[in-house]
Amino acid sequence: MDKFVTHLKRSAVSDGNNDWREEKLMKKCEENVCEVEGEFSQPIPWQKVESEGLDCDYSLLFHKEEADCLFRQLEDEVVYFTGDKAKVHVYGKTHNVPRKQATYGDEGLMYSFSGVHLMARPWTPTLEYIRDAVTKATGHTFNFVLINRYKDGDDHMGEHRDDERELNPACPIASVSLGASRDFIFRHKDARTGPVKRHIEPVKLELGHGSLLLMNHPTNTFWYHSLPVRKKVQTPRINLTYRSIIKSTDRKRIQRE
Ligand SMILES: O=C(O)CCC(=O)C(=O)O
Repeated sequence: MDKFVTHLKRSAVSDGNNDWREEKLMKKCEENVCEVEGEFSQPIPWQKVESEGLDCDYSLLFHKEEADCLFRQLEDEVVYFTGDKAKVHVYGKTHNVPRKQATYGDEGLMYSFSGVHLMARPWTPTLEYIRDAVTKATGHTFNFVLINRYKDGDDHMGEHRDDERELNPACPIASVSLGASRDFIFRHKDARTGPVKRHIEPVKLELGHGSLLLMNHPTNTFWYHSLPVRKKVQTPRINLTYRSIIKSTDRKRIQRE
């Protein structure tokens, strides 16, 4: 087994007043030594990605050395679903998910899609570290993360929208990518099927190692997204989508107001 020592010096939000404090995250394995020190670089340059009803921001959040380290730590820490939790139910049929999935977050949170209900495991240090880096870069807070691991270019994700009721529309979905670069494709809902199919160009991005893609509202109302098969990709990738889930009691309160 590899041995590495990681020092990730981070800033964490301690309260709602942007009162940042430093923490050290140390992880010991057995052979290699990987040290990452330093504050998140600020400000990070953002690239705006826009189309009709599509509003995204893209940037590199972690430099290569730090991204390599985070990838290795996640490989050690993350526990992926198996059995029924690794299947989805679509149009009455059950399919194995063509990748591995895991969910982490605040206690009691659950995320449901395609007929599966996934409970959040408690945050790990690395997932908190990445979450806090995203918060510092964006000003948004997140209580949940869905993790997808693609072993190579055969693993993929089909076209879908993240438009579940429990997602807080005021908060973007923050997608962090580590490992192999992969193509990511948006397609407008009116350009997909139906008698009134319109010609709207798809939006194609390459999500790089250490990158952050923010999908702002209303992107997921109008645009489907997918991560297609890419046979040439031979190395793994981990994607983390940090989300803000409205707890069901809060949702009822909002509906009543
Ligand atoms: O791996 C990716 O970049 C796609 C993730 C995704 O589409 C999702 O979590 O909804």
